[in-house]
Amino acid sequence: MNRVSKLLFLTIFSACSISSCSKKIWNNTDSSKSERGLLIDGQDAYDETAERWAKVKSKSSPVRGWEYVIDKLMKAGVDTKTLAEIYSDPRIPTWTPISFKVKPKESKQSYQEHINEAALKNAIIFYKENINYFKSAEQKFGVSQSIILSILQVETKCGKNTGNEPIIYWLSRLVSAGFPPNLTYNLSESKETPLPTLKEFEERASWLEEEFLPHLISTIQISQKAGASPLDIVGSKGGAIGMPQFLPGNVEKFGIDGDKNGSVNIYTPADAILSVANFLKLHGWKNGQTEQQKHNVILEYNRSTAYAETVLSMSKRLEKKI
Ligand SMILES: [Ca+2]
Repeated sequence: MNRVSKLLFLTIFSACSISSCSKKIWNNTDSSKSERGLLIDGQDAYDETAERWAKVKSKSSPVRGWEYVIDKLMKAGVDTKTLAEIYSDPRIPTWTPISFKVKPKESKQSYQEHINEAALKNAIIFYKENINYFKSAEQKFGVSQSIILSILQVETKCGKNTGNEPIIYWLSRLVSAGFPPNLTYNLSESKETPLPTLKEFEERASWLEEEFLPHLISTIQISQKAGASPLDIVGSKGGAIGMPQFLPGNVEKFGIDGDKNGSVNIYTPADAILSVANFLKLHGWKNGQTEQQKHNVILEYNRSTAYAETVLSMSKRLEKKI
């Protein structure tokens, strides 16, 4: 059996396994059963799956547990040859469960360390090297140069730290949240209180899938346009890439060919600067807005209040220096 036939076979095999596994978990909705009862049955299903993983890890399965994600991508029209190449590549580890929260709290991450003299100095050097692109971005999109510069500095130190993770792996993990064995894993391992129900885990997983599947598809499309392997597209574990740390779908939606060389490459200053300006404009940025309105636009870039405060505060410091 060649690789593609094997993949097709595995996908069919996987669809059957997923459906029988789903039935086992989903049919357990008798309201007289306690949540603990659900957990025990879920664990049984997970144990069965663990056994299956032992098999898929063997040479008989080149895609090592990624059938659920492959199925989603095939339905979205990605060809099997491409999928076989991606998920049989040893740079993508064997699938393992992904923990997720039904009600995630806002990250307590502080961005304060981004505001210091070294950061300001780095940003100013970058600004001077690319002053024409900053001016053109403000002129075209009505977005202040200092806010673009501030975002690029906070995101990646103006391109110095764009990340080395193969984002296709991390996005694939997010898209596998709703894989039934993954739901049972979360039901048995969750530390959330009160313990979410299976339905709540399922709804959150659907949200994650809807949110990240388009970015996974975009990763493949971007790589194909660039004539590269999707595994060569590297960024953060959150799936963000380039100087402005855009999710891949946002590169396609908001990317601008700032240096007019015929393609959008957000690892280059010109394209990154104009793309950030375009993103902010299309999310409602206007230079004359109130601080609160600006804050709300920045939240569209990153849903962290601490992030928005840091970026705006840094922008004010930079404004005086450029
Ligand atoms: Ca370009």
